[in-house]
Amino acid sequence: MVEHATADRLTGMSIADPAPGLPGFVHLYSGKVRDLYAPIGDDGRAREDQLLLVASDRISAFDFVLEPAIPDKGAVLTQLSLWWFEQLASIVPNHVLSTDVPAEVAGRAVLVRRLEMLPVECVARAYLTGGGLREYAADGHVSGIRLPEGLVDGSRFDQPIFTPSTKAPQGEHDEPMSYAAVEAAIGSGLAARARELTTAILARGNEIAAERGILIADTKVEFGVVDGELVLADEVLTPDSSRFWPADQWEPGHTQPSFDKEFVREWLLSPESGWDKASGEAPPPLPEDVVERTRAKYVEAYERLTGTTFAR
Ligand code: PZK
Repeated sequence: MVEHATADRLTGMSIADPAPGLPGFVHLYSGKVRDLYAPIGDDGRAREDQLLLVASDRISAFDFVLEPAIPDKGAVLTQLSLWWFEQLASIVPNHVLSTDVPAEVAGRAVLVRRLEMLPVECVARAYLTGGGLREYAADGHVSGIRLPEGLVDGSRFDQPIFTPSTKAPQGEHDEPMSYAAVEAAIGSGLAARARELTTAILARGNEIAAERGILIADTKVEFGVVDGELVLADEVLTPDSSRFWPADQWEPGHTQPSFDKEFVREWLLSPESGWDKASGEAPPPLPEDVVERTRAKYVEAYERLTGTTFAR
């Protein structure tokens, strides 16, 4: 699982490393934009009951981590996720233990309870787009669910549908999973509960977001299991785990503008960037104004949803 070593184990030389050491913690692994640590206990060993989830300011698009980072993105997403955990607390318990974290990661890290995680990506969709649209176009089903004819990119469902996927190893893409495969993997009781909670989280999220002019097209959540009950883990209803759309621009029939990454994608695909998506080459660095406008979109999402000002 280790994507980035902190230092070369033989030479001790530092290598390009987005997850530097944090005093009192051991680095476990890093995803594209987040880093996972374990606190070191009084016995000097990594604790097995807790994790520190750190959100970086890194941003990804078209499967690349871009440069430069988006200032405050990690803090905005962490604070938004914490706010959603509170909003959803009557629906589902969560893994958060404390926001008292080292100064180096203040505001963008959470100490959480380490759980046995379900080996399934729990996805719910309220609108048809992305991978769901591709499945529908092929045979009129999404995740084994027969949908009405005539739906288009951006069509809204009467109620969110559960479209689970496999947890692919890093660098690979998650594959759609049938509900029967989820039942086989975790048992029919947990599968039914995961489906119920995932769709309830998206439905409640959309009730709240609609009042603030944001649609949440789909979302991916992760659950752990404690005493046979599901506990919501990871991040929840952030722009990195979900598709946010501006409600006033929703127009089924074409790709909807992404709330957070529209400037990034638009610039990368424009002639100004000089980048050819099909080349396989890494994209060029984002211009300062694209970085600043993207930062403003993350802050706007946070402020509209929570109704509070984001304090740097
Ligand atoms: C866990 N991830 C994804 C998150 C990364 C990777 N409460 C938990 N217990 C056990 N495992 C996890 C969690 C949570 N949340 C989450 N992988 C394992 C992840 C952040 C950074 F690099």
